[in-house]
Amino acid sequence: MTERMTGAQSLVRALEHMEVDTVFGIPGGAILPAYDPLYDSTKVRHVLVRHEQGAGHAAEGYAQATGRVGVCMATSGPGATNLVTPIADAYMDSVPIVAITGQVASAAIGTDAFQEADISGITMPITKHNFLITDPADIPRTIMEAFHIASTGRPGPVLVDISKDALQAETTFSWPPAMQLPGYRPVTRPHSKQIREAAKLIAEARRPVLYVGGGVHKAGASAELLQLAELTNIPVITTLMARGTFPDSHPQHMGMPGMHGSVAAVGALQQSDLIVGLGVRFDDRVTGKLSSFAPRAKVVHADIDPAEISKNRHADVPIVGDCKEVISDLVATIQASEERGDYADWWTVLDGYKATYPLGYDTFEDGSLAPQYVMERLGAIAGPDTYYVAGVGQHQMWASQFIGYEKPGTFINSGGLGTMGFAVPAAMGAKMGRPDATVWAIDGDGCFQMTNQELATCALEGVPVKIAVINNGNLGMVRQWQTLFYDERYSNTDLQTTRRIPDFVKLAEAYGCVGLRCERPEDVDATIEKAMEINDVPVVVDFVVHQDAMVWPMVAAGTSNDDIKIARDMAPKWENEDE
Ligand SMILES: Cc1ncc(C[n+]2csc(CCOP(=O)(O)OP(=O)(O)O)c2C)c(N)n1
Ligand SMILES: [Mg+2]
Repeated sequence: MTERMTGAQSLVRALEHMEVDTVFGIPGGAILPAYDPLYDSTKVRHVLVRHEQGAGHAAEGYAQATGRVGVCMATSGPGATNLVTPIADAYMDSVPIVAITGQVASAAIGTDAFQEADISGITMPITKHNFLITDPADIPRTIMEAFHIASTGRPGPVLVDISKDALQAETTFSWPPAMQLPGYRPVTRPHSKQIREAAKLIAEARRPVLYVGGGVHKAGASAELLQLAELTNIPVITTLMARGTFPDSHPQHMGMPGMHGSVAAVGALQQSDLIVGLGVRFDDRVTGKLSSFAPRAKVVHADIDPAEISKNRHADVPIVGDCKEVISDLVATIQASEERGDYADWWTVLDGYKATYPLGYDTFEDGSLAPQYVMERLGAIAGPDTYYVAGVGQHQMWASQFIGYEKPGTFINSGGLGTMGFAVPAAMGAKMGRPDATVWAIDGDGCFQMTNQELATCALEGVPVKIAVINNGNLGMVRQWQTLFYDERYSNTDLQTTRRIPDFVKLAEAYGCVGLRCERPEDVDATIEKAMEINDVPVVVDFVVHQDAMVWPMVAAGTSNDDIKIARDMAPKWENEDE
């Protein structure tokens, strides 16, 4: 199939062939030629956002809820630079998105032309790959390559920057193009020798743990994980990016590791003699002070990205491969052998931690609302089929700790970059990708003020997301650090919402949404139920909570996980780990 058309038309045609149904973006001079044929496309729906950062996070939310590539579009210069934060976010959390930007005409590149920014240079370190197209003939092939790179191997963001003259020029369109990616061949099949080594260590271990990360969900391997866990009876720990990949309610689930992890999860890692890391990064928020992390553990580390293996912690058995294949090969190898580890003593220790140090929280005598209670009730009422999309801060940690996730991919948040402003647009993208699902954003009052303009997009485009603003009147997570480490000197963390500026209920109404407010525990259920009944417009609930609620447990930054506190100046009592 060969046809004459403009570069812009060939871009839209290529997106249609890639079965893109939704693009989030804002037009401008350099990308304008592409918006003209986009206007006629019956297959690609363009969603006009209010800020390009919203477009990028919406593409991420769409990608995470659907498993498909999310697409965003912006013009050159400031449009493109507004995408930098979501691109960096997608890079850190391995989210497959394609960002398409207009660039000034090729003859003007490098002249400081109006709205010129070297966006491919700027995003070089935060994209999996990026392209600058100045020849319209390259457009279809590059689009296909961009989608391929974004979605295969370790997923990530790909930028396609197209000069205005390439969009305007006539070209010949033909499909399918032949991809030219000679150096790109992600290894998905794990090496069988490594799998046998890992199975042997598992059988020999006395205190093993499965440390499960976002890579397991991305590989679609939660069923295999359940099989491996039940076959071996090894405890399972799910990171912030893997919440729901293994059911929270499963007796083998220990909780989340790291800075705000459960005592059972943190203790299990610290005292383990074997860590089986699956699709994880040994991130500093998980390891705490690296030199004191899990000092007696051998490490099996499986990841599709060889660059992750032994990056932070030496792997005794490195396995490069797709987690679905790695885990099913492990299951098959273990099934074929007679050898099973004996972890009875280990379970006695771990069950002790779980029973002695369950997650808990303080309530307030003045009758004000505990944010953790809001999470518990939201999880109970909205249920495990809901997608929960969090912002960044205390509310994010409470959302991870207290909602209860049973299904893979139902907790979407900004883990690696920790981007305030992620929740509202990402929830919008998730809801557009999964229109039949309930989508609750859980946002902080600080985060919400960074991107709530996308409520206008949601209201006008008919995207009935629900937003729980956990309004503690503060940049709460920063305030918590000031409480603990800066002598309660609250420098610039008070958002002064005691004066209700802005009034989130009125703000919601101004944006064509329903606004509700809840300030007392006894009203929580009725408020959530009311929000659940509204399905034609977006709903914002202003949960006014106590400003002094804190996230516990906590491992202070830079300290050892052994020094985890379950409340201020309260540490768990560890078992004597040496038998
Ligand atoms: C874009 C951005 N700026 C600054 C920070 C640093 N930061 C992390 S959490 C936080 C406070 C967030 O406040 P809020 O949204 O009200 O959430 P809370 O912690 O109160 O639940 C800040 C400022 C960040 N993560 N992202
Ligand atoms: Mg806050």
